[in-house]
Amino acid sequence: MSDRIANAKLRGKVMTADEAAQFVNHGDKVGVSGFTGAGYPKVLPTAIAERAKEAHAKGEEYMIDLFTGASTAPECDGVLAEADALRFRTPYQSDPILRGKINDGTTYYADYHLSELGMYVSQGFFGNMDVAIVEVTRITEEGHLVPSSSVGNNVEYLDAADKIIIEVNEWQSENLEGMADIYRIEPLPNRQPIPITKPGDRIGTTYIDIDVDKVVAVVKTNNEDRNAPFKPLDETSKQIAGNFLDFLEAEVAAGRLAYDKYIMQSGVGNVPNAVMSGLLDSKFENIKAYTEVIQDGMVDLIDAGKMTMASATSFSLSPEYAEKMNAEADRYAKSIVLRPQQISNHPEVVRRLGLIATNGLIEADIYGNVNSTNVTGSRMMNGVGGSADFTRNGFISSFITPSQAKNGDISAIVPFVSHVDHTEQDVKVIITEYGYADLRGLAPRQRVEKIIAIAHPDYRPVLEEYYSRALEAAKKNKTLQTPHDLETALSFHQRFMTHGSMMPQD
Ligand code: 0RQ
Repeated sequence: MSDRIANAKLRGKVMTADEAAQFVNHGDKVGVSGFTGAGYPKVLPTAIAERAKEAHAKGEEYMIDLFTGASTAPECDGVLAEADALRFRTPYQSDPILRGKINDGTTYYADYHLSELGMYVSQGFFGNMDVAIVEVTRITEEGHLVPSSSVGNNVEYLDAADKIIIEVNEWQSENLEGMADIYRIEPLPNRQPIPITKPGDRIGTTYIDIDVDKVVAVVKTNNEDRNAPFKPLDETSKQIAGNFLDFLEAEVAAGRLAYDKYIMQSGVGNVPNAVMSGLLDSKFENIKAYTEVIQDGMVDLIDAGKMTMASATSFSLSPEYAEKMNAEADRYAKSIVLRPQQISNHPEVVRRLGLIATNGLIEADIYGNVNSTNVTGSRMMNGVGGSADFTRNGFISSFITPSQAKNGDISAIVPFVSHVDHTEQDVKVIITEYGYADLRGLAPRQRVEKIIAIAHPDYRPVLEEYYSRALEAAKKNKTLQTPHDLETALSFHQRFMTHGSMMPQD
């Protein structure tokens, strides 16, 4: 372990997690590493949660505002939420306990685009950042930090914070060194173009340079990243993957894509991961990814020689694949670049590269608006994450989803989304197990038939009935641009809230 802390001054700061947690006070703004279950601090959050519990037992206040890259894991979001230690949380989460605290009002949650939060922090939109807690693989002799399995917003938090706590995690492979490409965007008004023209371009350093004097504690850990395994592929996911491939094939046939020119962005979740397994047996070669997370399916594509380069900010691997990545990090480093999330998701680069964005959704409406976050308009699921960074700026932006959820009680296609994350202007293609709806070049009324055609057959008549009613009302009122019957536009959701199913009750 002493090799992993090569800087003499920082070796002198080694202490226990409990000792280090004393630097984190009630009301602090704390920026931590971590992105989709990778590279989050493993022991400080538990020590902070213990402080919170002790304070609460004495009737004292103790809550922090927690900033991350994206979602973390039970040992970070889970323990802090469980201890009622989170007053404010941003920009993305997927933890069941924290989700409960957000939805019961204990924790304020600001759901931000992942490309933007680091910039907001640097610009002081949130005021002063008190502490940064960042997991690293190694500290170099110069005191530079070698990132572990995610980069996220580490640079911005380390730069902004008054105090720095470093967790050096021996579980993370030292061979991850070299994967990171650290590049700082200059503050306004000195911004320059980001010099990335290909997904694999390296434009920065493999380490993060910090102000060593700000480091108050170094804590040694040896804990694995804890990602949930993906769900096994079911028939529906395979059909969605097949339809996604049909869509790509149609793009090739139309001359808008070539078999060796596909640049992918793929969202988190079971369905996007399933799509990648479909690509294994496809005609596509030399696939590149400019995305935010490397999932199991991408590792398979790299192993099969189908994917030649993947740029991201983090891994989001099942436990089995995380072990594999750790064991063979030096081999994978040739085809993987991990960037700060401002860069991995940057609109400028995304637009330049011309990628095909593919993300999951909660629901889409008959005109193509998409809700990715709020079930029945109010209950937070995870967050918008990076999906809008890519959807707004991608060459083609697609959404993939099973046509229904919760055993058919919920239709993914509804008359009117109960919350909007991606507007009709941004959503180009929607894909379910029943096919794909290509919405490009179509006005709202022209999209309706295509979207209803990929809804679950049980819900198609109910959607058609709604559309007829909306058209009647719109003809009377001369509101035919986007016809709606406001009385019943949210009737699917109301039925679900009242009866537990979006299906009409006889
Ligand atoms: O819940 O497992 O309890 O049954 O949502 O749904 O179908 O397994 O799909 O894993 O791809 O997730 C939108 C949540 C889809 C995800 C969402 C329930 C469903 C199931 C998961 P159960 P599936 P996925 C960049 C991209 C926003 C962020 C994003 C997401 C669970 O894709 O969070 O795109 N996207 N980031 O039953 C109630 C509905 C539902 C529903 C699905 N209409 N109502 N529950 N579910 N639809 C990456 C990052 O930003 C890090």
